[in-house]
Amino acid sequence: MRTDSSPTTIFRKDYTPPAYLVDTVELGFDLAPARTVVANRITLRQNPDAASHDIVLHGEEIELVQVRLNGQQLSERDYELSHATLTIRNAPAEVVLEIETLCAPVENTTLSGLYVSNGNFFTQCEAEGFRRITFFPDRPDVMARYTVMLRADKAAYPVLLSNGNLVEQGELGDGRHYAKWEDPFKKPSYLFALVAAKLVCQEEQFKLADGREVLLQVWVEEGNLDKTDYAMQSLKNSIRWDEQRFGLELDLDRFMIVAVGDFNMGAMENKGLNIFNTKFVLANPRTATDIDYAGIEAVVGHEYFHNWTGNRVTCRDWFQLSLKEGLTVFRDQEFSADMIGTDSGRAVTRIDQVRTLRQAQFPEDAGPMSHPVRPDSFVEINNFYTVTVYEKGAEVVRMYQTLLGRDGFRKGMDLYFERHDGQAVTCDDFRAAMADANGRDLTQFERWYSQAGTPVVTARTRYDAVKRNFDIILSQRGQPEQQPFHIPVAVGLLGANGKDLPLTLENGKHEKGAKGDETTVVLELTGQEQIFRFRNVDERPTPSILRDFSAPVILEYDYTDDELLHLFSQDSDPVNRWEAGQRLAMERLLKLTKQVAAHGANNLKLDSTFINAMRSVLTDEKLDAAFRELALILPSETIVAEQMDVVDPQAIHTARQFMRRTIGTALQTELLAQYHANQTPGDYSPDALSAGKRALKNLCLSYLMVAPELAELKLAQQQFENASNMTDRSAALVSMIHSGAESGPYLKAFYDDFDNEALVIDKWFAMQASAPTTNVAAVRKLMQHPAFTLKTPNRARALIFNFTNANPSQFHAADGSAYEFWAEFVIKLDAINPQVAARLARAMDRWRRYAPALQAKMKQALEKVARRKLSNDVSEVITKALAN
Ligand code: B3K
Ligand code: ZN
Repeated sequence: MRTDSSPTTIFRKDYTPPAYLVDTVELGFDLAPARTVVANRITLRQNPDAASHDIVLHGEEIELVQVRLNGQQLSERDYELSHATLTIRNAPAEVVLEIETLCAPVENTTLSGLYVSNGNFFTQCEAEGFRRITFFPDRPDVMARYTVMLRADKAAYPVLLSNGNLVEQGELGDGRHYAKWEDPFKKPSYLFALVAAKLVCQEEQFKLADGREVLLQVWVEEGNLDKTDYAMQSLKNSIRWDEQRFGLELDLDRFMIVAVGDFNMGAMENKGLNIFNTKFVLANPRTATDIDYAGIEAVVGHEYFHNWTGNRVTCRDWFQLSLKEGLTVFRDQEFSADMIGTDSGRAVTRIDQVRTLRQAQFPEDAGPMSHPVRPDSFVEINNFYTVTVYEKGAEVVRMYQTLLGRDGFRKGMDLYFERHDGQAVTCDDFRAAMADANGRDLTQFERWYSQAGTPVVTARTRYDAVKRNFDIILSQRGQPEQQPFHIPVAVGLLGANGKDLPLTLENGKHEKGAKGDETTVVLELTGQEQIFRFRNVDERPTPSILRDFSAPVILEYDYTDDELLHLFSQDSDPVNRWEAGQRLAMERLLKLTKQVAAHGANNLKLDSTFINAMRSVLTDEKLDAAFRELALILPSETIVAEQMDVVDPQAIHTARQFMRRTIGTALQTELLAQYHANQTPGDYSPDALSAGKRALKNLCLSYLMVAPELAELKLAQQQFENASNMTDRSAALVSMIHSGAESGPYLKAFYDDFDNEALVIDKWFAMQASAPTTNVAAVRKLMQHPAFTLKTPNRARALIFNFTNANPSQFHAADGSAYEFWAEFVIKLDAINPQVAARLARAMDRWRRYAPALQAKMKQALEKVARRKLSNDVSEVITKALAN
């Protein structure tokens, strides 16, 4: 009997090993959209490490046709079938199970399990989608060898793909054909994949470091082959990079990437058959922006790197998710940085990472969904594919490298693979490998995995001119009851001339950090408070603390404006140079916001000191354009909101717009000059240098367009019309929409040019949804557009998420109308796709921090959702948001 169940919480402490292990899996698929037959033959044996003799198989939303155990057909009395499991009690030590089930892929709108997108079959199994395909012990610590037979109509599905190597294919008569795939490596079920589709591919033979030739393929729908070059190039770069940086080689003869338009996230690392959201595969200069190109490189790298960090060594249970995700994000970040190759380019990628943390991870860590990098419990694991597990997890991995140095980190990685290849392991196993390979005690470092929240590090300094000592006193505070973290704090000292002073730490006792030079040292803060003394310091220096953002913490230090200006113009560490500018801007933003809230938008002022600092950076030709662009972007409205006890989104928006308008007017001449100086004529190339120039040029345009005169409007219109690439075209259009000037004809022209490019139409929706000139009524109107659908996650995200998450001044409209909109679409989406709905649900995470009038309306909206019958996914998010 199948019965409904209410959400249950799963705890990490309750982990028990599986009662049965699976050696081999043979899967047979007869694929048809409305009725797919899945035959599954698995060999199991009792796990010597487990006490139970019960076989527990997971299965959801599939119809059981028959079960045979060691050749005997079982009757309903021989097993227990619930809505989620099939249990066979007291089974023999060795078992062959043959199970036949039915499913209806065309009705599967959740995009988890086996589903149909644009007439083609795809799968998504992580985290728990395999159980929607067949009955199986669907947990990552059950690793087995898979053989897969696919059968389907040949005309409709000429391409049949699965993991590993193609061993056989042929005709079946009656217009059907088959393909048999064998994966030589043991894998957990979440890495299973199949594709049955009408697709074409770009392919090439590629020579690995050991001389072996492998086949690389990028599969897309017909008509998209002109957009696969960059993904292919990124794949080859990824393979080379992993060989060189980590000595890790591709272990298969064939590696495939397949693009699909309906996908819940970015991409999936299925063994040998990566399935990608089209957004992270398809690009040509006409349709994709520089940011899209960078995203493709990062995600192609990320999924490829999972082949070792995730697939060869996988997670014991889903609480260990960051073992593979944090590590693999770190690897893709390093890959992207190395691809740029210069120190300044590297710094720009680092600044981007810091921005993401502040924009999304710090708020998550301070809100109702806060969880440690290795969570202790969950209701729905899909809710834990978070910025904390991914991006903070990557910061944790980066800290090993900062503490152990690059070589030490590499040693740790080598030992990790030596010990655990082919196993399903834990975050503790990774930490042990790092510690043992380097002879270091990393016991305390464990707290980064178990304690949630963003630690605050407070610094004080004192200078003794007579003894020539400079002390930095660091203290830390976490959440109540927390133990101190092991925090690497990279520090340098600037002299009055702006140069780094040579550093002598008392007793000369410090570990050399990743930077390995004498002008930056890594201080290890392990206690509540520690004093670090520098000797032979001839002048009172300006401290540059937390260089390269050496730990994911909030740094408090009472910098004076003069010190910040000094760092902003001179710090040799580009991340802290940028950071000084952000601090200068944040101080002013907060002051102006308060003023707006109290007295309205009149009589606001921005000091010339700040404007001059901005001018200097803007016009400093020695700096990379990409860096200058980042230095000129003011902290986002979301980041400002995080600094306030009571958030007033309208006041923040007004204050920030005032600052942008003032900068735009004061620096008009320089902005215009830089706009012209940073043109990138000739053929489009997505390289970092050109992308940086475009970014700076388009930022100049956006400043000029805050309050545009005729000349600026002309500039934007010309750029729109003459642009040779999507970066420039979309930037021009965005600047027009944001300026409030009439942009209707341009939006129409843009739409008409790209009406059959789904990814560009997503941009068309997104740029309108995130414009502060777009209110909820306008968003509702856009939903009536024939191109809008809730069923394709990219489209739903483009319009709805960009409004709720990237348009704070409209989302928080005083009448609460946007909150009602939010509630309506969380409920509607939940009926279609719970994973996507749960992401939308999180837009209300920080509701308690808003002014009381807004809070009350947000609460009403949350309660409206809570009253419905919800998926576990949405229910967990809403319940946590409403809980005290
Ligand atoms: N591992 C997948 C994410 C799966 C998400 C499941 N809800 C993509 C990635 O991180 O590479
Ligand atoms: Zn990943």
